[in-house]
Amino acid sequence: MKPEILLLDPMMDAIEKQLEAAYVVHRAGPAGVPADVAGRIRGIATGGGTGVPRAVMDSLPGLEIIAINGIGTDAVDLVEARRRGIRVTTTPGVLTDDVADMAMGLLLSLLRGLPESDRYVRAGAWGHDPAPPLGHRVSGRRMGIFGMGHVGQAIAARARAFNMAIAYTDRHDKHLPGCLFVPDLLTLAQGVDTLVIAASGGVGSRNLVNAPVLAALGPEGVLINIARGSIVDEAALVAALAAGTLGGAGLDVFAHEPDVPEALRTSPRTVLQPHRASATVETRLAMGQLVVANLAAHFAGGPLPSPVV
Ligand code: 8YV
Repeated sequence: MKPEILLLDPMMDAIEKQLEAAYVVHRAGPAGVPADVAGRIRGIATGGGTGVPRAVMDSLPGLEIIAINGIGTDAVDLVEARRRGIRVTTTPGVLTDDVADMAMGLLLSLLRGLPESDRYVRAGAWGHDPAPPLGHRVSGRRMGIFGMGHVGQAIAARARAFNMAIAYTDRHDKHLPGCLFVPDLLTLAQGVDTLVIAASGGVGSRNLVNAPVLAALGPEGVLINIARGSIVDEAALVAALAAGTLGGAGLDVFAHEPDVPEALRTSPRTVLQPHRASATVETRLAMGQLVVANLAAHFAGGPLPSPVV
């Protein structure tokens, strides 16, 4: 008999087909599953942003494994999972380049005004209306990276090709050649004009990018977030952009996805994406294969390819 699993976030068709071949797959939103099904669910496949709401975990007494289709574990209660003996896996490594590419894409889009100029050409305004305002140079900026894990380091490698000076903060000095370690976030923000968030979400980083950090970046400064919306005090961000005390923000993630504050949606100082940093065919396929491999190993009783619990 096929094990029964719950799919909380859609995956690529090719991946869902593999899951359907091996399991009875139930689909449910974060609200959970019908009670008659709940008792039979042994595994969950979910996204990094969606995770597993506590109420869903509580409703599944036979849950054995949570396979996250992403690297973020902040939306899964790992302590509770460990306590209940539930294994948790992620998809490390395969999305690093795409997420770093998105950080650079947001920075280029924001400073060079790519979305606005695209709209101008599409509207047939070229040759009729005044040209869009001049952008700002990307090369040679001073980039500060908050969170120097694999993604942070991949962003640094790209920034280096843009002749940027790179500084970073993290829990400890990683002794990375060409990257200046700064022990605290506020000091980092004071010394850069571009702050890129590549840190993990969760209680430890909640609202750390706050009003003083944003003020330190200044009117020419920009914030790029490809990590988690929870790391930014979103109200402070809205206020700083409205007042012009922060130059702009390129955001792939938000505090309460999919809700994006209207002030961010209508601001001329933002470029926004709907949590798409890992959303390429190549990467989502590789991520999905890791989800499939982790579930398969678990149900075969073998070692998990990429466990976190
Ligand atoms: C994905 C993510 O967009 O890796 C993560 O933690 O949030 C993203 O890569 C998401 O997991 C896909 O559902």
